[in-house]
Amino acid sequence: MPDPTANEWNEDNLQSLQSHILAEEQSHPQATGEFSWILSAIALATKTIANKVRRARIDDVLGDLGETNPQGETQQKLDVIANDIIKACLGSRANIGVLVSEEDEEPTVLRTHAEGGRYAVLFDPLDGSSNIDFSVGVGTIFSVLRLEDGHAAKGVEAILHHGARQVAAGYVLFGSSTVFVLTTGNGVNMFVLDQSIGAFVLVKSNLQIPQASPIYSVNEANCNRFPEPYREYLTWAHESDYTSRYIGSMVADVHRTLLKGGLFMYPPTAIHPDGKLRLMYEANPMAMIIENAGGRAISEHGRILEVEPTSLHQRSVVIMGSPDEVGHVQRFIDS
Ligand code: P6P
Repeated sequence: MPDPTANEWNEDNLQSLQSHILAEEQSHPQATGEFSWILSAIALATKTIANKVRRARIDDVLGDLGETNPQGETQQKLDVIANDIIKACLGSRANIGVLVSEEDEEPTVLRTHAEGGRYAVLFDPLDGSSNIDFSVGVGTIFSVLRLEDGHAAKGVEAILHHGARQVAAGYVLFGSSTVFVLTTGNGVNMFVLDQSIGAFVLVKSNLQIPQASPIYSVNEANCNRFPEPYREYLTWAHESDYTSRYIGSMVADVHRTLLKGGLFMYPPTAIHPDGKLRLMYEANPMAMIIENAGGRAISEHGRILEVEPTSLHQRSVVIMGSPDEVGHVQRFIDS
């Protein structure tokens, strides 16, 4: 009996991201086409970023700018280039009210609700960019929230919704191929950029994460500073013949976990007692994807998607992946 969750891959590859989204909207009578407008802007921006990433060292796009972002992290030239590209592409969409970027301390308010600003898009423009000098996979992560009337006056308060309120989430991995992974709450779909036609083509619908897989992904250099339950989990994993895979780029590590199964986590450390990864535009979008693929995503004290945010750039512990693998970590946390 074939495994119903096996990830058969499409043969025809003739459905583009654009036509897929329009087809989805056809099946939702209440859909107004607003979504495809936002997602097409993200597709355009990430195709442009992919071109920049692939020309690194040919064009002068590497190295740091000698400045730091709101997170106190050294800004890479490509961080700023990617941020500018995304803001330019999204800024032209008449239904986007607010943009939030890891690279900007404050949100960018584009339009009030009355002016048509119905959505907020939150993003990490180039996650993992410190790896870019070595051609390691990096990526863009995005989250889409619906805005209520009066959002412009409320400012940040209008955006601080828990992750279950997201209406869409995704990432684009600039790896050996350029992969666009998207969920609008009804499963996860995967597209690959076909350079020859300049379009993202559908390669997998309703992607399902394996129920279990003996792979864990964590920066073990920090393990002496992990709380006890995480150290006990790692001891158990070592004794259970698990494999360790860690790229140090969240988009690449989560993408591998989504396709091969296993566990990705960033536990509390001495430097980052609340975890290092950002709730609003890293943990939440990835959690929506993992859960829509049948996986689990927790932050020690329950689902990541139920964490009530108190600030725009707050961090979160991230434990996500195959249901059984997250269960193994939770068992040690709860013991
Ligand atoms: P560490 C990249 O800098 C990043 O924000 C994520 O992409 C990645 O998962 C994490 O930090 C790696 O952090 O402390 O293991 O180098």
